[in-house]
Amino acid sequence: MSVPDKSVIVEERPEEGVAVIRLNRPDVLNALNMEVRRALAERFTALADDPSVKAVVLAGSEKAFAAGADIAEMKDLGVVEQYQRHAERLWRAIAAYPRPVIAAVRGYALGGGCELAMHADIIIAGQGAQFGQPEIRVGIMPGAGGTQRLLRAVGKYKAMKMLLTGKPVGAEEALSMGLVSEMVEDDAVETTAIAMAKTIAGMPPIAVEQIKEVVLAGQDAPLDTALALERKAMQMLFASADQKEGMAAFVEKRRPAYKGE
Ligand code: DAK
Repeated sequence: MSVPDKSVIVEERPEEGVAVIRLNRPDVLNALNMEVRRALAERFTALADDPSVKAVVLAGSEKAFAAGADIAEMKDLGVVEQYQRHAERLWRAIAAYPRPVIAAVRGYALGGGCELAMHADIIIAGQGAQFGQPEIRVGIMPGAGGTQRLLRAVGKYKAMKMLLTGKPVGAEEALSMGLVSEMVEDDAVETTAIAMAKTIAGMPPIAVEQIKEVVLAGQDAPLDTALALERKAMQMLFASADQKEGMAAFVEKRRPAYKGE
């Protein structure tokens, strides 16, 4: 499905099983206004119910993945208005998407843009990408997981430095910190992300979903609980036709044909 170019997000289907959701406000470096956030939530909610899409690539434009929440829209808000927006519900729709999301980051991923990238499961960054949480410089702090997801990704001391100075890090540093899965040339970011999404789309879908669910649910659980969760999910996969198919194909030395059953 495609939506008109004037939309704040554009959806593309470059490969079978792969959707690209592209932020489309390049003039303001893809600043995340409420319209964008609502559109993202709407698309991720719809795609969650569309099993034909097996992986999503979240992309921006050449200069920016997203330079943060829209400061112009936000600057005069009062606390009650901020509360009543319930933006957390919109972010939750992205976090709740059950299949893999790959962020394809070129240029700036700042503030809410960095938080959006951290909602993804895999981050592919161009060499010129910059990641940062500069909210402190405009008198606020991260509000969509920037303190918590960053902490979990890079540890306390790197996170504190980024959060308290607001200074961005380049792609190479982000890679070495564990904030980025893979760094490539800027013009290879999207092709790399789409190729990876295509690889994932060819995997057994139930196993893919279970891996995502167990990694995310397990990361904050006590280790024994998380390991039990992993074990139960793995055992459950033995009830799937795809497990039988995958192992039969291995033994018969042929390519498996997964059905998501
Ligand atoms: N908001 C609105 N407009 C933005 C923007 C932003 N975040 N970032 C850039 N723009 C606009 C600029 O105003 C400019 O517009 P015009 O002047 O052309 O009309 C255009 O994009 C190009 O930007 P620049 O001219 O500034 O471009 P430069 O290359 O010189 O600089 C830059 C690029 C990325 C260094 C600079 O634009 C910049 O510092 N941008 C702001 C970055 C920032 O502070 N981001 C954090 C915003 S606060 C919440 C959850 C999350 C949040 C809030 C609430 N809840 C759950 C309640 C998140 C907050 C944030 O992200």
